[in-house]
Amino acid sequence: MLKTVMTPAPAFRSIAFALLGCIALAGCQSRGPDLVLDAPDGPAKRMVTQGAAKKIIAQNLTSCANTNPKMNLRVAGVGEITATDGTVITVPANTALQRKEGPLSYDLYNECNKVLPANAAAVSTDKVPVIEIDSDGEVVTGFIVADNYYELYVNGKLVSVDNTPYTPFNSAIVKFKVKRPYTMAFLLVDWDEQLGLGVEAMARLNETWYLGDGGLIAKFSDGTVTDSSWKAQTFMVGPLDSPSDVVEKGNVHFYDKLGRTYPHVKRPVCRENCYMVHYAYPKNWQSKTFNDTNWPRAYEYTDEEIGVTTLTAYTRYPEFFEGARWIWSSNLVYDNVVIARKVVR
Ligand SMILES: [Ca+2]
Ligand SMILES: [Ca+2]
Ligand SMILES: [Ca+2]
Repeated sequence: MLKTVMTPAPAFRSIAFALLGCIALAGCQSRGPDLVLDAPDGPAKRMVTQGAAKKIIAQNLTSCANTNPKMNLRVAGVGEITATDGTVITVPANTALQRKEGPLSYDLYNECNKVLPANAAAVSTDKVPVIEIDSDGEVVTGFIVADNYYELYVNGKLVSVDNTPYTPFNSAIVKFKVKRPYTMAFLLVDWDEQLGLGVEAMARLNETWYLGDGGLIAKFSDGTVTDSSWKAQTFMVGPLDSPSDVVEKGNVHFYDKLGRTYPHVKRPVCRENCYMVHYAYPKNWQSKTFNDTNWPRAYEYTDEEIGVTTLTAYTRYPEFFEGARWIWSSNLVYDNVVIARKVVR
């Protein structure tokens, strides 16, 4: 059915799809013209890399004013690696932070900047800059924690770039002015040290080949929370003993055998020869018109699965995250780059 609406010219295609959407949802009134979507994208192009990337940025992407050695400070570098099809891929991701685009996040909690409010009552949101999407919109305030890096777009406009891409773990406040319906899109990165291999050094466990994991939790003043009503797609999977460990069925990527969370994951034995499966980002993934209909839903995770039961940036402010769920794609450990999207109606 979708194939038949993908052939005509783009304008007609959008209208045809909107009509199909009306029939499917039996609720055309709520789908105003600004919600007319592009036809769903087909499966993304798959690319495979092997081994470590070449570092293109070796120093930390962010500066940390606090030099307390007890702080969990790790260097967020950037690498480049050539896939078997010749595509040069930036790892762990090509971020707005390294391109120096967009407003840096406003700290809720940040050890580097020594912003450490004792509790929610000690936090003021008065000075958080309001990013304007719609001049006649309402101001929405949000609280965000990401393991490890996020950039947030609202209707395609970049509104907040995580100022601490790796560690120490930080949290942020964002404000934007927008009219409903609007679309939020997060690019999320589980950062690592062994760029291209998706593994990190875990001093606490005396391990240098630790498979890191991800996670995002956010709550907004208009009632929007992260949960399984969001869509979440993965764009970098690994490290893998074999690229054939990952199988695609349309837009869904399968590798359940590897385990989805700690401590259930199966660890690869490939070390520096590990493979990574990458997928090309769809054009306009940040935008309001990008159609994520065929993307998988986000998976919800517990504090224990994410490993944040003692994470101060989060646990100090339960009021700010009440009712929100930690989300990621289906695999918390192997999926290192994830895009999460939500249409707020
Ligand atoms: Ca961060
Ligand atoms: Ca991580
Ligand atoms: Ca990982």
